Amino acid sequence: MFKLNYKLINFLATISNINNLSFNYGSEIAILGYSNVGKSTLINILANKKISRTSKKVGCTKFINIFEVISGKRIIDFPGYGYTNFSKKDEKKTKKMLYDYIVSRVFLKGVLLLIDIRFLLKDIDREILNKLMLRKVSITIVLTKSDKVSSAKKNVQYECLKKEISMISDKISIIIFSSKIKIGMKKLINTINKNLSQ
Ligand SMILES: Nc1nc2c(ncn2[C@@H]2O[C@H](COP(=O)(O)OP(=O)(O)OP(=O)(O)O)[C@@H](O)[C@H]2O)c(=O)[nH]1
Ligand SMILES: [Mg+2]
Repeated sequence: MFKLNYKLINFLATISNINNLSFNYGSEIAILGYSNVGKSTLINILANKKISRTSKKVGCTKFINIFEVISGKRIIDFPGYGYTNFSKKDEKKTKKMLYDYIVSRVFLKGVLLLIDIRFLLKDIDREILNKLMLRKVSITIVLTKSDKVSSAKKNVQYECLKKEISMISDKISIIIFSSKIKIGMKKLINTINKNLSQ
């Protein structure tokens, strides 16, 4: 099985405009999700070092950060949607950029859509899932911050999401995850390995 060493992750570039995205070779996986769900933290946990800035405050990541595991295998940390310190106009621009990326980027092989386990899907997550349905990319929903709920609540939220997702596609997998207490790491790593092996 194809395996990557995530301790080797390196920062490649920060871009504010998707049109400036070069690296037109290999494959990439995008980390998407609402503001503050734990996207940058997940990358840091994977890398076992602080390579992506995180914050308690929402809207921490304002640009697209590109990381490389090995040549041609990239992980892309997107700014969170739903809340930004940007003006309405910039927020609209950011959303358009994300949609252009997920609809047309040929090197995109997989998406990790991060959702806070306490709140489940928001309308914008549903919009993104619908856009992704137009493409042949692997989609995994990562239920983050699972350390914040009881085991019983974890199951309730998982089943609730599964039910909604089954109406969209039977190909979307779900991982219960926590960066804080490292739940779901193995499944996460297997998923990224699989996506980046393409
Ligand atoms: N309890 C708990 N806190 C977490 C977990 N993952 C992230 N956090 C915290 O959530 C906050 C936001 O994390 P980030 O990784 O910056 O979130 P983000 O999705 O990158 O946020 P934006 O860049 O603003 O979109 C930070 O205070 C993290 O420490 C987790 O699994 N459990
Ligand atoms: Mg971030």
